[in-house]
Amino acid sequence: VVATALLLSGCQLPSFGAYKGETAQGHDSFKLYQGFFVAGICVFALVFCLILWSILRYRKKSDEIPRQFQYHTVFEVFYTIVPVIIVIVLFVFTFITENEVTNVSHKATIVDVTAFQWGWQFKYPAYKRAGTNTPVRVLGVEVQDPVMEVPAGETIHVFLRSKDVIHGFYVPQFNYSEYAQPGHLNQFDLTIQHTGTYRGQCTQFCGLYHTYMIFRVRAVTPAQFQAWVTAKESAPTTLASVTAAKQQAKGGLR
Ligand SMILES: [Cu+2]
Repeated sequence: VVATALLLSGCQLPSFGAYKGETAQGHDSFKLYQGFFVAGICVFALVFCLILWSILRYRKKSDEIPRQFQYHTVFEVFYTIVPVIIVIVLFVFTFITENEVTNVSHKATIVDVTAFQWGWQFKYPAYKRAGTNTPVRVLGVEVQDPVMEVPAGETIHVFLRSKDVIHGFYVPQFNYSEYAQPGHLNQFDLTIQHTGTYRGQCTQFCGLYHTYMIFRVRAVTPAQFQAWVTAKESAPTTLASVTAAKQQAKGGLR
């Protein structure tokens, strides 16, 4: 009852140490977390008060043996039904939130993300490089920290793959983590609410340079994204520069 009252009154609940979620999906998870936390506080407060009350009210006053009985029907019904109701409510909210978080839209901007030992590739299949059939892409190995450029306020659909071993795509501020698995395609949506740069990292220990599998997600305005994509489409081939940067990165790690 207290939890519902707090939520309905629209009062600003504290974050209880969690990220608020910079994506619409991440924010849904955050709200669920707040709900669970408030439910936990209520249960704790009730149990704590009952313990305190029984300690004070029924502490030893004399050597007389108190009234003995085996059960109390009202209480037993109460402490069976109430937890069941709590679990059902938490389950329903979890179910709703999970559906919102895992719901995918195929009309979104698509980014093909490939994790590999040790770096990331972000490909934009809808945008081809001038005069070719090759999609615009960003490739970064080890200390290069590649940037996934995306429009803010729009839904982005991510297809996540791995080239070799299991990696993890994780942006802490999005409250979301997903495996990149070899031979298996994972997909999810991100709707980043504000422009900004968000740090991401690989969350599966995937080998020697696992620690260097850092990337960034830069959310810009749709107009800025268009400008970025247009510049990328007409940019000259950078394979040589990528190879050079790779060698340089490896040299720097030694
Ligand atoms: Cu990895």
